[in-house]
Amino acid sequence: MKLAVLGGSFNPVHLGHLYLADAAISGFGFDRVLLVPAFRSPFKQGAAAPSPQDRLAMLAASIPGDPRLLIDDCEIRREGVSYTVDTLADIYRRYLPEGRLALILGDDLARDFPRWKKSDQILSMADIIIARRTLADTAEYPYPCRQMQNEAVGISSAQVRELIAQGKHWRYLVPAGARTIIEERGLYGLPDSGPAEDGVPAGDFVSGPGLIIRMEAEARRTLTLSRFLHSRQVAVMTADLCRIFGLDSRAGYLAGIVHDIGKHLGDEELVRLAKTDRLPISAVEKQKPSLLHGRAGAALLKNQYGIRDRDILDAVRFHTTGSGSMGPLAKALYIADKIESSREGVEPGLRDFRGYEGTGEQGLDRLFGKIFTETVAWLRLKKFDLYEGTLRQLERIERGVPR
Ligand code: DGI
Ligand code: FE
Ligand code: FE
Repeated sequence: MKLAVLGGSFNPVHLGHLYLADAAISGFGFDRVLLVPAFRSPFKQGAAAPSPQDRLAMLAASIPGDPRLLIDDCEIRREGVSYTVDTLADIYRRYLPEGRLALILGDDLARDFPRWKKSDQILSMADIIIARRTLADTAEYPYPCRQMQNEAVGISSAQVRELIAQGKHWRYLVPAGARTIIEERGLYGLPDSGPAEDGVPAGDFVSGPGLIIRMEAEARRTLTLSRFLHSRQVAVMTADLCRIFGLDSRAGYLAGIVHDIGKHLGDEELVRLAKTDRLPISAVEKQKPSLLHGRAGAALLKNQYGIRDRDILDAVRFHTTGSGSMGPLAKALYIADKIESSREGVEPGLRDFRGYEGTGEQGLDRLFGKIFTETVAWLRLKKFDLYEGTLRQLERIERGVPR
């Protein structure tokens, strides 16, 4: 994967940001742009601002169904002043990009770049790409960089904030999802209009009726923000794995975005929903009902959301524990859930999929076996009682039975 990083305050995200990310992908052939909201920018301080969670939420709501754009919240989790030099090192460690990372800078920041913390080190780590943000003529910069031939979209976050505060027109300068959050939460001094009507996914009428878009909105509405961000990382990685192993990557994205949809249900509800699949509740499940969030999630998807695709339902059903009978999509989802790029404590080499391209089902089984045995080893270390289906799957792997 060729990766570019686009940092900023995203306060709020506006169409210019997303336009730049998109232009970078088509202009320079990146596979992906990581959007990295700063916790606190070294240069922008003060001003009563929305919380980092608000800024993340606006971003999360703005890019449904687009697996080329990733949100990485490492700077917010790190807290303190956000320095790009630290972020780049962290991204190398967790994403293992192909070749060098690129760092996209707006031309409004480019002149200041030499003042950034350890800018020399940044230059040694990443290729700088300067994008037009202002309408000024292209300038010369005293460091190696390439210039992007994009149209300047003359929108800035400061301008959006000002328009909102002044009660002027601002709504269509930002993506629909961000607009809904600004309105619901009354950000930037907008009068608070309360939550959206229950059951109506925010922004859905703008985004259209696509199943992925609708389910992504539903996941965003029902999950906590951090659980949603995890789900999105899982969606993107499952889609990647599907592509690598010759499966339907849209099914992979969908399975990933909904896989934890049962995560926040209470124990009673988990048991009630899980029972609708008519299988017994095993001893280990009875003892630890949270293990049922896959089964319960699959029941919700079927009964409440009308999803009938057996592979997707099974993948969600088995994503926590595995089972003795997993199809390829279930394996891909299981893998992604355990090692997605924001999960901490994953040995980086496990995320290296080079060498698996085009290896088909055999390759998938090899990777799945590796991740599954690692996970079981961890569960044993934690002295968890192993779920019965987990043991069946383990036995299959150990005996070399592919499925
Ligand atoms: O839902 P996520 O947090 O993304 O991940 P997950 O669905 O894999 O759930 C992880 C939890 O499930 C973690 O707390 C360990 C637990 N777990 C998974 N398999 C087993 C298990 N716990 C027990 N006791 N036995 C299992 O076989
Ligand atoms: Fe889960
Ligand atoms: Fe998960």
